[in-house]
Amino acid sequence: MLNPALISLDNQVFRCYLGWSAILVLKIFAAGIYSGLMRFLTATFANPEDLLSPKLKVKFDDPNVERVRRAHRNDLENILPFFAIGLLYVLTDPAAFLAINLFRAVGIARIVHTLVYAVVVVPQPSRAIAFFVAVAATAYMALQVIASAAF
Ligand code: GSH
Repeated sequence: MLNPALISLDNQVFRCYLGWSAILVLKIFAAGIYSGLMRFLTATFANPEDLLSPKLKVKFDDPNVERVRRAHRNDLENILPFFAIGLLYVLTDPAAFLAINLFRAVGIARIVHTLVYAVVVVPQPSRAIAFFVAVAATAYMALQVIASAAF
């Protein structure tokens, strides 16, 4: 059973979900801003109207810009599902200790994913570990929602 009354600021699990969701929204925005910054630093512009000088040409293949764009896209593939399933998971009335640590795991793992992918470029398996920590925690939440809601 999913209980909508659990969406309350009196519920520490919901508050924790709100906090990590807000942090991850800012993290996604940071990736977008970082992409823009990287475009300026490498003079890589994807639209004719963006070209800062007539000497520049539209360019799509700068490796630094593409790396940040891949990190940003990977955020969208993984954090957006967390927003949806994390909220539904709150409604399953999970044990607070477990839920809070799952939210922390997703939040920290996604920040680490961006850092090792696009900021400092740490060799694998660092990025894969960060990716799988967040996927495992989010998938666990999804399974709990299925178990509570559907069967
Ligand atoms: N869409 C992803 C891909 O094309 O790689 C699916 C697999 C995935 O997300 N892998 C993680 C990743 O960081 C761990 S290796 N992929 C890099 C990326 O999405 O650019």
